[in-house]
Amino acid sequence: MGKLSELAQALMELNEFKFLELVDEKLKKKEDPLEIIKECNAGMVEVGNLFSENKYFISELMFSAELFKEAMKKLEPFLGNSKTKEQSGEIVIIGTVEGDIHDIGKNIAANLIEGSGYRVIDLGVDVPAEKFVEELKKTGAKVLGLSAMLNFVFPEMKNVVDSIAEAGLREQVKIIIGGAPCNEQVRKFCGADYYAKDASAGVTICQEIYSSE
Ligand code: B12
Repeated sequence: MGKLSELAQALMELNEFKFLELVDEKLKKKEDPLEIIKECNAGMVEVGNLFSENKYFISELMFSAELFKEAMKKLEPFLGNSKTKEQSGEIVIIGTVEGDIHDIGKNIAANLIEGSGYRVIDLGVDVPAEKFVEELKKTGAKVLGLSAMLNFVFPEMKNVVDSIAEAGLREQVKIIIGGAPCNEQVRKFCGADYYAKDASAGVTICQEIYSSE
C-alpha cells in the first residue's frame, strides 16, 4: 500500500469525526473538490482491501459508504452547476446495472456530468436492461453511462449493450462504462464505446460525443 493521505487514512479507519473535519478544513482552504474525492477513493480502496482480508465486514463497508455520502453532501455545492445545456436537450442516462447496488461512484459521475451542463437521468441501482432500453427510446439520449463494481455483473453489462442493439437503438447511443473493476478489456467484452477511468473522464467523453455531432 502506497502512503495514504491523512484524509484517506481517516476514512480507512472509519474515524468519522476526523474524516469529516478534514473535509471541512480542505474546503475552507479551497482545495479542489475533485482532488478531495480522489483521496476519499483511496481510502475506500483500503476499506475494500480490509474487507477482502476479512478484517472488515459488511457493517464496515456500509459505514464507509455513509461517511463518503456525508462528505459528498459537503462537496456537491463546490462541484459547479451550469444548467445551460439543459434546454438544448443534451441528455445523459446513467445507472448501475442489474445485480449491483453500489452507487457512490455512479452518483459522483452523475453529479459531475450534470454540473457540466447536461441533463442527467439517473435510473438508480440494480437497473434491468429493459429499463435502459425503455428510457433511451423515450428520451432519444445519445449517451448512456453504465456503472458496475462487481466482476460478476460484467455479463449483465454486455446484456444491456446487446439489448440496446436488439431494440435497434445501438446507432443512436454511445455507451460509457465506469466503476473500479472496469477497464479497456471489460469495455471490449461488453461491446461498449468508451471506458471512463473516473468521473471526470466521463465528463470529457460526454463533451467529445456531444461536440462531434
Ligand atoms: C462501499 C462498498 C459497498 C457498499 C455500497 C454502498 C453504496 N451505496 O454504494 C455495500 C456495503 C452495499 C457493498 C456491498 C457489496 N460489496 Co462492496 N464495496 C464497497 C467499497 C468499499 C467502496 C466502493 C465505493 O463506493 N468506492 C468509491 C467510489 C467513488 O469509487 P468508484 O465506484 O470506483 O467510482 C469512481 C469511478 O470508478 C467512476 N465511476 C463509477 N461508476 C461510473 C459510471 C460512469 C458512467 C462513469 C463515467 C464513471 C463511473 O467515478 C467514480 C469517481 O471517480 C468497494 C471497495 C473498492 N475497492 O472499491 C467494495 C467492493 C466493490 N465490494 C465488493 C463486494 C464483494 C460486495 C458484496 C458482494 C459483499 C457481499 N458479500 O455481500 C456486496 C454486493 C452487493 C451488490 N449486489 O451490489 C468487492 C467487489 C469485488 C469485485 N470486483 O467483484 C469490493 C471491490 C470489495 C473487495 N475488495 O472485496 N459494498
